[in-house]
Amino acid sequence: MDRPAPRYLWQLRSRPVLDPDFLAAGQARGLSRRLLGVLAARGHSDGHALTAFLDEPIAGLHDPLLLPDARVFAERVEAARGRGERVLVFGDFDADGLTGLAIMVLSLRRLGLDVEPHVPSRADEGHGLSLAAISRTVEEERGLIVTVDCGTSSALEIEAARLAGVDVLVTDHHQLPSVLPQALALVNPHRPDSAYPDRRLAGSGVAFKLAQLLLGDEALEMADLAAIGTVADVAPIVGENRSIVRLGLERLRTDPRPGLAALLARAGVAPARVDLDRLAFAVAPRLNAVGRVGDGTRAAHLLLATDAEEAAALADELEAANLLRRELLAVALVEAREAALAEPDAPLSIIAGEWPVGIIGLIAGRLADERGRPHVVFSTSATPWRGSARSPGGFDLAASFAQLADIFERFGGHAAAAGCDLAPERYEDFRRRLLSLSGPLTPVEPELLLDLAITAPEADYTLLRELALLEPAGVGNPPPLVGVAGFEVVRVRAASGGHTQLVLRRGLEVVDGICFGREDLAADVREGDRVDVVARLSSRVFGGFETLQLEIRDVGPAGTLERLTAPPAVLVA
Ligand SMILES: [Mn+2]
Repeated sequence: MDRPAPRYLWQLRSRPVLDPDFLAAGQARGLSRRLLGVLAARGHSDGHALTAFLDEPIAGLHDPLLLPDARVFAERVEAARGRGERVLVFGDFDADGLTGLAIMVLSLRRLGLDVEPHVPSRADEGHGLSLAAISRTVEEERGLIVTVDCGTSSALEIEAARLAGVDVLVTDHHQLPSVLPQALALVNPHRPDSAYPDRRLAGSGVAFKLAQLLLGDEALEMADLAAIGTVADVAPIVGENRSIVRLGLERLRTDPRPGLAALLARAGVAPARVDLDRLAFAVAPRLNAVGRVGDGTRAAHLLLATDAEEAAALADELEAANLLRRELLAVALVEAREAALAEPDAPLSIIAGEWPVGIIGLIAGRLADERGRPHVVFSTSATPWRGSARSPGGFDLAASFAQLADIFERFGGHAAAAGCDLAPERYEDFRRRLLSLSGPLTPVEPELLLDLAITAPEADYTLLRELALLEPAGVGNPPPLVGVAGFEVVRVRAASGGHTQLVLRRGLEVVDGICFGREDLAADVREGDRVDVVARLSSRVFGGFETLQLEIRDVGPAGTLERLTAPPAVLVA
């Protein structure tokens, strides 16, 4: 009786012993011990956590003046305003950079400054502040550049700007290299001298904080842009990011700005139904696409558009770019996959091909997901070769690249995503050295982390409402999963789109279950089976009635949950 076999390893999150103050504060707010246990097991076991999850989102925003150089930034902007100086805002070409750039442009314009956006060409200018942008600044007689989501690694370019008589205010969230740029201001929460309480802001999040500094509460209406950038940059949706995303979703759902309304319409998403998954999988790729296969400036103009007609035309352009990006990616993936499979046992794959620079990050990401190991993908279509790397976890790309610093023309990134420029003649050397850093391959067994293990009758509306307090779910705050024991399968049906529908009985009552992307269950589960499931609790409203529904992630034979040994309790200080 070990059928149906679960696909995942089920793991109960380890339970901390609840801190008495946390328990008292939570219970004073009407939270159950059960929910407080769920929060604590996710690492949210102090007063800040209760604020982030329960209070108005604005309560979770920190004082922007705590950001390093925030005061210098504000003073220089004020001086520019006083002198009627013209400004260039330089943003990165990805969704985080574009949304951050839009926030900065809108904020400075609101102060009355003459501001133009500059989005670099991915192919010609690459990452970071570009010399082309500095030339443009000088030609247009602008005295100030504000960077967004980049600039921390642009010491040389910032020196060039200084020599040309242009001040640079860097606003960024990337890790700091050993040589810091001599910018007038370096607003980056990662600075070693940073007193900022939460360093997990995205580039657009830093821009949003500076907007708050310049405009006060007026800046809150730009949280929609910061929310998109935060989600697109895969920043964890906890702490201050959670506040930003909650504020942003509210704006997007009720009053989307013209550009985003047009973009959502093209993507077939009703504003009221926007959630973090839709930001990640419908909105961000459309903003990114135009920077990958065309001119990212068009996406900036879409975000800045003030009327629906202009927005509609730009949204059409973005849609066309997105389709082109998909086609290019489909073709390139076939070739890249084949190249990676030439060395099936390598702990990490390093491949090179004549793929467009704009999609190598997508290829690396897709293959890293598929094959559960890091991938580094080079585009050989220009010299130096441009490389993009993605790691599914367990291997820190930024740290490894830092150890190979001498081999690159330039490099940067995070643990899970990094990029580099490499001279073609150093490619073999790079391969050898990176592989020697990676050690043997340890395949990761896919697991599901359970927030709770309960019996079938306990899966009810009360629990559904309690767990709803964890929304919005996303990176760093995954949707709550519950192990539910003791169902009998009444009906199994393969549904369209590769899904399986189950009707489950508990006592005299039945519950609907939907298993997205689990075609296999239609064959493995049989009527009459006694099963345990791992599911996300949800509900459907139809004809004025609400019905409980289980979004089932995995099914195992009865007794699977009982056999789970809870990991030892951890004492949280
Ligand atoms: Mn970013």
